[in-house]
Amino acid sequence: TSSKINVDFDRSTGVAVMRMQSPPVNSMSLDFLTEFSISLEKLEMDKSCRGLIITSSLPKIFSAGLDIMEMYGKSPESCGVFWKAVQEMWLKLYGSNMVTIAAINGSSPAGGCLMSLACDYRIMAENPRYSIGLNETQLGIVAPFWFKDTMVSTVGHRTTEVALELGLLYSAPEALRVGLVDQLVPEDQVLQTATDTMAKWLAIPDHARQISKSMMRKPTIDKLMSNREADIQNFVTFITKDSIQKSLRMYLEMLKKRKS
Ligand code: CO8
Repeated sequence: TSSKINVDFDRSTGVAVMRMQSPPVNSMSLDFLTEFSISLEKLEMDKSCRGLIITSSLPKIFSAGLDIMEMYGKSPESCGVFWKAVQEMWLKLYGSNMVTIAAINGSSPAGGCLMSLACDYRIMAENPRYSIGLNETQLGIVAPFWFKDTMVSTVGHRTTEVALELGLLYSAPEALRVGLVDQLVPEDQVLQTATDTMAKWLAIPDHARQISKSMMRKPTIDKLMSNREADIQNFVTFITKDSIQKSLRMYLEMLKKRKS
């Protein structure tokens, strides 16, 4: 199987660039998530790696989020394995000791938004056609508490409440306005801006920054860590319901129709 994640680590700067390269839309399948977590773990263990920039090698799309086909027509066992891999991705990224910057060079719905929110800083291409948000309810599914907590930590309670209920996808300018992303730049400057921003973050002594990050994020991480199995059970019970499978089928059909 070809690699879905390309990692480019520059030892002279201590910064790695991770490019998602899983056409057509960087959807997060079990294979994708497994490779992502292994790549992240490797960088995390390498003491010379202090910063990570995550971006997409595909035009127009950062990531379409979780691979819907991993949740549609699958056995409870497969769904459970898949969900554990989703948890793992978030736990590793949200809890990373590295400085993590999302260079969002395209649309980033649902799981793509979660991945971005798990980083320390978000830079998005200013193209108003690109959107980002937790749109789960539009698929008839529900973002779990740790997606919600990550969003609340970023944009606050009220904005999250409206966004989650309506499954809002924000255009890049709207995303900046509500604080879902930190900065908009022209498309061809996203990676350079991420690199410049990284240098500023890396000027802070690692230990002080890491302890501060952990102080902010540990309660949210602990909440999932102590409820991991129940969260998997919750997901499996929910996603395998006939009514939910029907919603997913309708959403997939809508995606196809929209295309033609
Ligand atoms: N999973 C699987 N396949 C996908 C996904 C996806 N998330 N997104 C797109 N595809 C497929 C399309 O169906 C299409 O397939 P095909 O070529 O066979 O027809 C192909 O990828 C290309 O897609 P498009 O033609 O739509 O490409 P565009 O460039 O026009 O648009 C978009 C790209 C904007 C990314 C668009 O595809 C889109 O909006 N996709 C759906 C995104 C989405 O809603 N994702 C939500 C996934 S759910 C999630 O991440 C969190 C779930 C939390 C679980 C809650 C617990 C209950």
